[in-house]
Amino acid sequence: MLRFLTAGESHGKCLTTILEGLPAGLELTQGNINSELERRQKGYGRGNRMKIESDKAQILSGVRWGKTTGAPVSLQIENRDWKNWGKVMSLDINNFDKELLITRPRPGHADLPGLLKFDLEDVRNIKERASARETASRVAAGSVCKKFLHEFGIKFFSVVEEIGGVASTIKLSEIEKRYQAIEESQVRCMDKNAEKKMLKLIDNAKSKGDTLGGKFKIIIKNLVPGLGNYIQWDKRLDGRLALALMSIQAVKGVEIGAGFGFSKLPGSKAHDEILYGRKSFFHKTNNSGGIDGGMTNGEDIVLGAVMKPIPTLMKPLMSIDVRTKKRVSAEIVRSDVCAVPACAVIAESMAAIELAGAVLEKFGGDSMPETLRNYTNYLKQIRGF
Ligand code: EPS
Repeated sequence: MLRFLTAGESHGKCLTTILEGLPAGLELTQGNINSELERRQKGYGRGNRMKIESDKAQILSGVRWGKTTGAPVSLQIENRDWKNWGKVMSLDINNFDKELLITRPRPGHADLPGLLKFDLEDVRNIKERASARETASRVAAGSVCKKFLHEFGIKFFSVVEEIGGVASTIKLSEIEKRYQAIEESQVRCMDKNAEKKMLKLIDNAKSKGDTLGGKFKIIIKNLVPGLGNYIQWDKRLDGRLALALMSIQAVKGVEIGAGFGFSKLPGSKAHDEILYGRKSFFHKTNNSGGIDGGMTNGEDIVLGAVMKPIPTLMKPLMSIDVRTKKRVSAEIVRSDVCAVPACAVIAESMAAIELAGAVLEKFGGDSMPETLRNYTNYLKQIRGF
């Protein structure tokens, strides 16, 4: 079983990730992880925090002489901003200061339910861990899983389709061809006209103290059929990917393939006809988004998600002070105006973690050669059909 855990606070000393269950013999460098961390930090509309951080992961264990050993891989990302938060984040009770308490929860954030749940009086105790800063840890784990999946030829793409109601008009099928432009776009969008409007919209939201959400897609290519399973609800790959994406901070909707569009289609137009050619099965269309019955069907996996606008507003909504129970405006803290492009990169990572787990369930193996051997045998088996 592949599993991962993250720890660390947004303004604590560092973020920690432990990834357990990878086979031995996977080539891995800190560079493989850092290039993905850099992608996560990008995007027009990020706040000042991204100017302070330059996220770099240190591999603390599980790798020796450039390859995984089969032991848990532990990773650490230093929070450069920590040094500015010494007293606020202190471990020492002697540094307690009532003046530092945050008591005005932000509507839409974890602040209020978190305070009630943990019986705490300082929103900081909630926001430090609920913060999307934690996604740096997820991307660190995801980058290792992407490296693993790369050995099987599996590739990831992501693109932003809409921000604040401005949508790209370019078909998703263009994604691979236009990928360089997407990586270079300030909003991960492949439509230059839409991009211009999105940038303006973000500037406008910023000047009004507001925030913006949006929609993005993830495409995963070169998959074999049969990853995931229909025999038990929690083994279904569609459900697992949906959880992986929905668990990202501020994501409020996830769809697979035609997703919510299926409500408009009759069965005759909804399903993808099966064809056979070049010694393999394939489908005429891909409304299923590469997953039938909770298993990959050999087509590209197509995932879509919606990120709501970030709840920290510079022109805050009204709230209640948890100490006085008086109506007050919510807390203003440093934040992003729009983080949809970063969210798309994080979603790639979350999908990679889930998919790496599904590959290891199907092919097993304690070493890369063993896993790859099992994979190659399976390819022979399905080609024999
Ligand atoms: C983030 C770090 C955070 C925020 C943002 C994402 O840092 P700070 O709170 O110090 O500005 O910039 O997180 C949120 C918007 C949020 O609501 O949690 C990051 O590293 O991506």
